[in-house]
Amino acid sequence: MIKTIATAPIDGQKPGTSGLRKKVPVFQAPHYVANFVQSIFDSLEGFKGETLVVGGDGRYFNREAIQIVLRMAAANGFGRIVVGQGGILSTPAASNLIRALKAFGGIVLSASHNPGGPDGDFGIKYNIGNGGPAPEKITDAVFARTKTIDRYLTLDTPDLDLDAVGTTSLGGATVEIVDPVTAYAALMEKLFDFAAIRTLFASGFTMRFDAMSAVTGPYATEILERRLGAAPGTVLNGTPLPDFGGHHPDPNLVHAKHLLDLAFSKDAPDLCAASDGDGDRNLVIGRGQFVTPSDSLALLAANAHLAPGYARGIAGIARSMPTSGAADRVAEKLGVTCYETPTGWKFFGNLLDAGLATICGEESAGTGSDHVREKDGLWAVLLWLNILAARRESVRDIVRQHWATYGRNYYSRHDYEEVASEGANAMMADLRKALPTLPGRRFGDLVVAAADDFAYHDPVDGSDSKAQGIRVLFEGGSRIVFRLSGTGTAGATVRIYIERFEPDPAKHDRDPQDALADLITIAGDISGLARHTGRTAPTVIT
Ligand code: VG1
Ligand code: CO
Repeated sequence: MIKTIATAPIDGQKPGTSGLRKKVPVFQAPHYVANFVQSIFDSLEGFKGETLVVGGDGRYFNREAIQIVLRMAAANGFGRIVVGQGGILSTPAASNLIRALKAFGGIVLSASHNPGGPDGDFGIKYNIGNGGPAPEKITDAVFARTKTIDRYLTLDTPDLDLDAVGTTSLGGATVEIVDPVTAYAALMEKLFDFAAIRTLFASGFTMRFDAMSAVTGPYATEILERRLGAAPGTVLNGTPLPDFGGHHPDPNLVHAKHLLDLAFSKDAPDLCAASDGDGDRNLVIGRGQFVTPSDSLALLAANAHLAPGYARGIAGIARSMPTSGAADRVAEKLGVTCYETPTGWKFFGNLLDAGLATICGEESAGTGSDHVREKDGLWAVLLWLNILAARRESVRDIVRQHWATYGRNYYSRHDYEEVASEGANAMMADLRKALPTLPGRRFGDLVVAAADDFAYHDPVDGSDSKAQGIRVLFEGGSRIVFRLSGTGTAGATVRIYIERFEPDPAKHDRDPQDALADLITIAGDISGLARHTGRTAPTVIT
């Protein structure tokens, strides 16, 4: 019954920050998915008879890819495969299922916030038994295997009905199709004070949550509207569509600008929020108050104790290196450590497993905690709701008070997308060469205190990750960071992160681009961005 198919190595692109991502037609090429999935299985040991969780964000090619994965997982010897109904599982819900079922691991089909559809992006990511993204040791082994693979194992069986909840057998394995929301919603009920949030909504609190026609629709509708009593219509674009309705499911200020406009309009609800394609990112905007993801991490950490799941306090905070230092100030006040990791959620896994950190976040709209091992968009929104229900103050007042207490970290990220790779690589190479010459250099009032290429030593497993981004640190705490994206599928994306700390509450009302203007100019000077890339203005500013 098990078929061994001869195949040849693929151009398996080193999995980036978050799994393998490429254009849909690449994944549709004969044997491509199979080769990559077999490369994953060939890099794992000891999964015979074990459980594998499988699901995706519902994007174009999700169902086809899942059928391939199911046959191969059974042929390779997994004993039980648990799949979200319709092939749907948000990334955090997949992480939760892996943990709850004590599965060996999981395969998540998603390209996150990248657009979907026949010409859009697709992606495959392997998560390990703790529910988190595979560490570099595994992704490196998978990459190496894609270059030598010569066969894969599958079955000669018809497609399974992914919409029928229940158990069937496939080769020597059982396949369980489960409701994708049930276990996740139960976890949220354990962490948050649903009664208090229900009372908040009953008192007239209004909200819009834009699921962006992506995976969080069913989760948000069940939790916000059904369990928490938010008014019908609170969830916008709540049905997952294969092409996300033609939109870009990235909850940033460009692709979710309508929410920003709504939040600043005279009909603004108390809270506007959104999540991305696979449900792990979040956008939070109060009436007349955008909350940057870096500030949100700090605010959630400072107020987490108001939610039952964190009432005992937090053990530590972790943030990715480019994320602003706002969380560091909260950690200091709480007397806990703030860990600084490379970009990508996989670096938080060990800290969470070891109980060193409870709350984690990235500037790219990712926040989460030790409840799963992925960032979690809806979780962040629910923690905000829990805090609002407990404090009964507006988002705007809470943010302002936070800045008054801790100071404000002005922060912005400038992205230059689809830049020619040669130029982007040359720019980074030149920056690396220039590092020793930077300390002591003066730019107007600003003096460079230190400059390095960020390296991370994992305090739990002792592994080292080098070349994770150029940091230019100025006297007084301002910072510029340069790195190349690991998730793009066309050319290179240059990310420049700019930060300045302002302790004076009288100066907390500036537009971030103005407050950061001198640093933005310096970033261009130091990097020779225009010379290397031909670009003079960013594609996206967040
Ligand atoms: C981006 C973000 C990073 C995030 C990653 C995956 O990576 O900057 O913070 O972890 O996307 O997020 P990069 O390498 O392009 O900068 V998701 O929602 O796409 O899983
Ligand atoms: Co995502």
